[in-house]
Amino acid sequence: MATYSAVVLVVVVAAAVAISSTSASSIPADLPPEHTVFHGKHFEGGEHNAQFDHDAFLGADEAKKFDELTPEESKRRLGVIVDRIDEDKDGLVTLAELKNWIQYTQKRYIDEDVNRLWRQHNPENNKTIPWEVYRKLIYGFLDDLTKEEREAEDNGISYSKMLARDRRRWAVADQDLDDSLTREEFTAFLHPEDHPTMKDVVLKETIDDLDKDKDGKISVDEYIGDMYRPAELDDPEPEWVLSEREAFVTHRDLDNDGYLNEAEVRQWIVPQDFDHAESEAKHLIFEADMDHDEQLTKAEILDKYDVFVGSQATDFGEALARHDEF
Ligand SMILES: *[C@@H]1O[C@H](CO)[C@@H](O)[C@H](O)[C@H]1NC(C)=O
Ligand SMILES: [Ca+2]
Ligand SMILES: [Ca+2]
Ligand SMILES: [Ca+2]
Ligand SMILES: [Ca+2]
Repeated sequence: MATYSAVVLVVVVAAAVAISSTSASSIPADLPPEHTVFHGKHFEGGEHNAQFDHDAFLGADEAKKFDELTPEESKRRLGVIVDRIDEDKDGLVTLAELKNWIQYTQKRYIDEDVNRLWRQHNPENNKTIPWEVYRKLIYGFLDDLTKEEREAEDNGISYSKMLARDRRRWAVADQDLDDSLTREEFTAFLHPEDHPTMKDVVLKETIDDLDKDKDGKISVDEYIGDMYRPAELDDPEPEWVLSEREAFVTHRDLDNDGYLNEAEVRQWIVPQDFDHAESEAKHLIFEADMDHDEQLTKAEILDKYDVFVGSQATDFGEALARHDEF
């Protein structure tokens, strides 16, 4: 577990993505903005986050669909998927085959997401979307708000901050500087995680989120505050929080000045040689490989179907309960 939290997997999904999925007019002004710049952590608070694996293995949209299936049906479909993953049809899923599948899944998810939003923002399929068109569509409702309403903060984030953040990210994605985004530039804007040119702006967004007192650096409390908040102010901190504090000192704060600067945050969230798909494939094999030959048979995968696709037993119960309401 220590190794995994050392390479915290950071999936930065910008506010832009969440908002642009809804049309501006459907955002009620009296609700706090859905601020989803989150650090999707594989291990959060020392707990394994199963949803993270399901999203990596199926893509977020598919994973949601699987959550609605009975265990029998999700096993059946998983069997079909396993046959596809096993490219050379030798009955064994290798690390390389699983890694290819995860990359394919990820790419499919991004393509579908960009297609959907491109159509929604640009129904005539023009070559580009101008900033002003995007701004009106997503943030047009701000024009009717008072200054106070625009600045009102929820968890340190206001509508005007979200707008400023989108504007900055837009400018970086706009390679040819015409203030309009081509489909390719729009992809970098929506899914910066795969684009080397977007790394710095994503890093800035992450630091903005963590740096609550706005002194430009991350204190140990800001670092911990992102993962853990005590229910009561004087609750003793659990063991894993104490070891995260130690990790801050020994692994994160490389120059030992008590804070993380930009370079240190970069080293933490975007390690130079980190291969997301490979790391996830290794993890899935580790979870299911009963005979330790570092390959998976279909039986091994189906046996651990909950690791790959299954909703947790309790979640499934809740899904059933929701259906019963109708
Ligand atoms: C697409 O181009 C047409 C014609 O120039 C224009 O009227 C329309 O607003 C454009 N749509 C977008 C989303 O930019
Ligand atoms: Ca194979
Ligand atoms: Ca452009
Ligand atoms: Ca700070
Ligand atoms: Ca430091």
